[in-house]
Amino acid sequence: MKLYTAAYAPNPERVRMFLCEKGIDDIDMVPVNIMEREHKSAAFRAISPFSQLPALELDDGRVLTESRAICRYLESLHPEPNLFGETGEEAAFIEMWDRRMEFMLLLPLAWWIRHGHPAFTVIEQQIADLAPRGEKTFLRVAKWLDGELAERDYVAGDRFTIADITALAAIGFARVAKWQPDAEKLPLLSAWHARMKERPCGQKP
Ligand SMILES: N[C@@H](CCC(=O)N[C@@H](CS)C(=O)NCC(=O)O)C(=O)O
Repeated sequence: MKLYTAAYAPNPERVRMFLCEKGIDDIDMVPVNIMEREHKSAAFRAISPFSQLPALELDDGRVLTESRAICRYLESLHPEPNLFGETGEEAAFIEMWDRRMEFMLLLPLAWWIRHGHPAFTVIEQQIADLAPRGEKTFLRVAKWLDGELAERDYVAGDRFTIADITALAAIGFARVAKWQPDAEKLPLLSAWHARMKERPCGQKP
């Protein structure tokens, strides 16, 4: 299998962390440079129709895009450690939290960065209003998540799951906006972040 991936981009980063947590090291990694628009080439569009990363090419030539689908497929090949839920009930709660992290934390952050940071004009037709709107939502959800972490040590429950990976990928990307959880204003999120970064897969290589 071949994984088309991109350094520093949050969705490829989700899959990188997932592979690392699973100890999977037999996939060929193919770097694609987003800021040099390599993903916009006709050759890459033939692999990933929306020119997005990551994309996993299976040995039979079929391609999976969508980070969550890629991770779910890899979990079916490598069930341990379980990151998507052992029972139907646990899987449903983990999915709820993972989608919250993707749509309520990572997506607004992406608006903030992609529509506000000058470097992103190479890949985004920027709409100025979206940057402050994304920033406001991201900050509000980060505050809410800080409160949620009073109930448990991990995003979706009492163990590390795909939802922590998605949240960690978002907070890693937030460095581009010069934002990291402040230990005084967001003590629980900041402590969770410090714990995640201590994991072998929590630090970028
Ligand atoms: N829902 C997709 C989103 C993929 C995505 O947005 N990837 C970004 C990198 S984080 C990308 O390829 N962006 C290229 C572009 O927007 O031109 C997934 O989960 O894989």
